[in-house]
Amino acid sequence: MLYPRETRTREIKDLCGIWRFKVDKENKGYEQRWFERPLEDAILMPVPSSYNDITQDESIRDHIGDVWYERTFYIPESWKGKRIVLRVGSATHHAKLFLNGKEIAQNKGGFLPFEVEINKFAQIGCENRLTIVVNNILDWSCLPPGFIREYKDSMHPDGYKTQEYLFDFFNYSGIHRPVLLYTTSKTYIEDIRVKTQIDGKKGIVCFKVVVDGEKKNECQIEATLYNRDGGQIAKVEGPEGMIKVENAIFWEPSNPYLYKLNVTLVHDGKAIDEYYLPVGIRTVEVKGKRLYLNGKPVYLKGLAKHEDSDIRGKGYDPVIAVKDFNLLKWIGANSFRTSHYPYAEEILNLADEYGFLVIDEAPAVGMNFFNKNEKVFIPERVNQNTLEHHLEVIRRLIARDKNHPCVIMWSVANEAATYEDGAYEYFKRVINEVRKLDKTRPVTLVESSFPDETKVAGLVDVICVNRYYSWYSDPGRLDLIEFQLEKELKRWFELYQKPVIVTEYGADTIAGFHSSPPMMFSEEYQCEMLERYHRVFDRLNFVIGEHIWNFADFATKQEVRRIMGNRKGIFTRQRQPKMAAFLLKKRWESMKENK
Ligand code: GCB
Repeated sequence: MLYPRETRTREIKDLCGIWRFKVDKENKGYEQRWFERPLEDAILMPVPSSYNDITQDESIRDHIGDVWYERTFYIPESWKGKRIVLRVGSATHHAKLFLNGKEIAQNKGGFLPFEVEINKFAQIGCENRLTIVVNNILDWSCLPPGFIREYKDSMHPDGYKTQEYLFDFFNYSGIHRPVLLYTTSKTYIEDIRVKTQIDGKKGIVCFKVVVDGEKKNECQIEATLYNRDGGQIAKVEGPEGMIKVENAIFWEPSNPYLYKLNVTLVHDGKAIDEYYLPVGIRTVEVKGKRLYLNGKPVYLKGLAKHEDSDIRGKGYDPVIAVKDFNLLKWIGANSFRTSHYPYAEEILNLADEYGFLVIDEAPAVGMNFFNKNEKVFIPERVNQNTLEHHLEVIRRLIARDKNHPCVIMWSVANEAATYEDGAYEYFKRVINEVRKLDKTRPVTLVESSFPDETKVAGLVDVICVNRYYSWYSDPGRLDLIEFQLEKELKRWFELYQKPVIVTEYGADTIAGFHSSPPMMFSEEYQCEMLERYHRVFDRLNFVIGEHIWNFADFATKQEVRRIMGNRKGIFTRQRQPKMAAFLLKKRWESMKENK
């Protein structure tokens, strides 16, 4: 799936801005056919953004069910004869789209884009009304999964229900990423797949173009590779081919050099469609104890993130995005994980440009009760339906992100109950699907299980493990970290002989809380904990990366163990550094690329 770009043949109309919005409190919208006429009693709502924190009304913040978004737009006369596509960057978690009162699309899954050709339904030269119904209910067939709990008893005579989920971030909802219209010619470039290789100083760019539309068999394809300054390197004809780049500049964090592949579709001697793709020439490989980027060992220094910020919730905002990349650069990181779901493609575009190595994660989080008596991989919970959806999400994720040089690894899930018998068959199917679709990147599953109990570690290329010694276990006992961590990490390597990344470690820290000697929740405790983890990492040569939990404080559901959200950020939610940020900056800036 190609990211929408303007070219000399393609136009974009941005539908972001202020939409009309209505919460369907009584679940009557479909029955009363709200899609047939302009929404009554609507309020204003920005897109993209979560809707939860925009108003002062907690019944909107905590709503479970449908909300309705609506806006009108014009399609210019000049778009006659073009293929017109409506693309929604994401709608969390389910969406139904109506154009001028007619249903045109549905989508399940809140973290990936979907698009629909609207020519049949749109009115060119006049106003069109677009209605998007977004539903945030999670069940066991969704990713992430969830379930509804109803309370009705003598203490709750009126009853109420909650959306339950086993993951640790607020279930922000709404239209989270840009909504766009774009045009192509009727016969058009549907997809491009680029793979790169390295041969000494040479870079090899292999490409494959997929064309669709009535005249697809009558068209020629031209692919031209340019360097960053616009200098032409080579021009090749045909739907697939290979371009050799002498003395290539390889894409890497310290020099994220991007070439540009321009693809033109020619019919009757005329360029009818054109698309370009930034291309980073790089290879990724796991061999023995190490991860190699362009044949050189690389050590991942960084943090796990969330799409989360004040007011916007999970809504994409270029202001927050660029600030976050500046902070990642400032602190000396070279990588991050898109915990716990695919991020906006705009973020990956920036990671390509800034030069960050990304572990790209599927939205499979919360498949674990952390209680061995409550199983998850059983027919009434994570079952065949969940698996089908998981496979579909994997296909869509790889279809979207396959060409990004920043993506160096796929993570199929976070902290699933991998000690359960059912987990093996389930993840074998998921991981096989990833391997079938992409042979150029390693695959992982982020574990919270211990090395002797997991059933899936044999399936992955890199062991990724989240661990909270002296926090969730032995709280306050910083002195135990080194012994326990070293023992565990050595066991992982002993059993599986695979490199290890510690993908989460950290401590809730309230900015401004101080304590010496360190106590939990103080800035000193966070610093001391990190330092002890680092001492162990530095002793073990099979540890190939450290990702702290979390980049910034973030919102969670209200519960007693969370103080206005999860406070394990190295930055506050407003992106101000805690003491630990300076410690990390010092460590990472003085570390070599390969540790
Ligand atoms: C984890 C989860 C993450 C939580 C974190 C915590 O293991 O992967 O989603 O937020 O722990 O702070 O408890």
